[in-house]
Amino acid sequence: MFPILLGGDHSLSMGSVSGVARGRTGVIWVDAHADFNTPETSPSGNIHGMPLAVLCGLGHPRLTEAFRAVNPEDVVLIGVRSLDPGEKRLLKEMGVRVYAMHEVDRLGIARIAEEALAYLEGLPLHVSLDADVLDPTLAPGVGTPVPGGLTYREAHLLMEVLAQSGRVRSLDLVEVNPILDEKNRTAEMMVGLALSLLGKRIL
Ligand SMILES: [Mn+2]
Repeated sequence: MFPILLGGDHSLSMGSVSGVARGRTGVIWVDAHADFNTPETSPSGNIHGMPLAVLCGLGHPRLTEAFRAVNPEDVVLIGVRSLDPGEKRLLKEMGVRVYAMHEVDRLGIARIAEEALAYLEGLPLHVSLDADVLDPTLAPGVGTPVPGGLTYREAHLLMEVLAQSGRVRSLDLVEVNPILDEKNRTAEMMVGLALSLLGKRIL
């Protein structure tokens, strides 16, 4: 069984990760944002900016009691380019590994994927894919677009390298908003990425 959770906003991942995690689980959170706010640090108060913090045990007690599911050291964030000040502090304090777009540009996505797999060595993996990690020119159908995102090939290559590890057990596809989309491009992009993560190969 390979659960795929479709959203909707990213707060659904509190439930999906809690549901799939059996013992230690590595979480690869692919997103323009860190989703690492708490009610105290969040400028907007939006709960879809909080799920990764909740999964790491930070946030409203009614959420953390229900959903705390992972060790912060077992989380890798990839593609981040918009962080709130409180999130930056919390990510450092909690020891979350972050590959921002700066690192994607400097190191290349293939190396980052390999490093993430090595860092999470031995753990079953959950991939949480937020459509807003993609560049908005490719994926306009999101609520919080941020310029300077992953290209088509960077996103596919990341999924392909993760697929080749054979360790990915589950996937979230979130933040696709059909009302904001153009001719279903964002949804189709996400379907293609899911296929790559499930092992679709060019050759
Ligand atoms: Mn997100």
